[in-house]
Amino acid sequence: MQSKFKIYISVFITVCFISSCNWFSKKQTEETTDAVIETPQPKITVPTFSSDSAYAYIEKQLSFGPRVPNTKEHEACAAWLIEFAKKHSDTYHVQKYEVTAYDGTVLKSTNIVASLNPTAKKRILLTAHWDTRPFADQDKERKNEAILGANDGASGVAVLLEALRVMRTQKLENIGVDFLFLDSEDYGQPADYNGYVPDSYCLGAQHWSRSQHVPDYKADFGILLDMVGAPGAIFTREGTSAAYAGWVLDRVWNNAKILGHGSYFSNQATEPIVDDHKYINEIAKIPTIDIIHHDPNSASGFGWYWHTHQDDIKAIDKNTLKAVGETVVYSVYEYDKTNSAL
Ligand code: AHN
Ligand code: ZN
Repeated sequence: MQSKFKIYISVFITVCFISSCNWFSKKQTEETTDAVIETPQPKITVPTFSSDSAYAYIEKQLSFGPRVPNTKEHEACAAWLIEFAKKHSDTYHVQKYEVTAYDGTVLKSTNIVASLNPTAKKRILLTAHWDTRPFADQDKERKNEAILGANDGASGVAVLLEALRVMRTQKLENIGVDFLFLDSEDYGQPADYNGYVPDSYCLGAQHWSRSQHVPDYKADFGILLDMVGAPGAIFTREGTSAAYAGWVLDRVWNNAKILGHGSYFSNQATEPIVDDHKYINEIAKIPTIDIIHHDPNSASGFGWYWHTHQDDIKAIDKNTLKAVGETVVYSVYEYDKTNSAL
């Protein structure tokens, strides 16, 4: 009776052992298969970009009202940006200048530069425009009223401010970064204007590209952020970026993929556009890309809110800010690491 029981026990143990071996080896096989299809995990430690913080920086900019050159709202926003630059950078520059708009209006303008590691020879330029459009020429109503520019203006600035804030907390070893906040970008001729005025947009970028904040300024590459906050935004390989800085697109788009933000960054090639990066590429000769929302369903290629009164806080999604912010921050540290042997 007892020996029969012993047999039962030993059979039971054997079955358990075999099945657990089987289970174990099966799990191992699964893990091996998983590893092949998994996207590579980021290998670089970077400071945490907060999309809540970036969102709050958009709200702060909107609280001034539209930021149109020659208005008190514009001046108040400049003062806030200068304070921010002073507080969060190693050095900062305020470039005041005047430019003449398509209609002859003289625009009192301010470009602001916040720098990290100002003495480093190898540098990255990060830029966005902070002014907003004086009219809503793509809207059906209130065409002559200035727009709030939550996405067209505030979003790029907010992502850069947050990037600056967090990057100051983790020292870059080999490179420096310049955050350039450009003015008078969006005073370009309205859609229904009679006649074509060349180069009527991006006046601040044209000015900076001809006379930079420091003599002999050089950067290895630049990234322009324009309309980087819309829900479900797609950023394509825009033509001007591809023509002058294809290798920068490759790097940044690949980093986005590594971080799991590939759904926002499409490999589709789209028409070249005139934006601040055109002048930075052509005049300043810094290879610069534009991360800009492309909408394939609109005639302009720009989003539904573009140059309308719909460009308010509802045109902003924190997830998009996060995807762009993390990609930019990672791209800077990734470049810093690549240059460690130099
Ligand atoms: C034009 O509108 C012609 N180019 C895009 C520059 C721009 C305006 N980006 C934002 N607003
Ligand atoms: Zn615009």
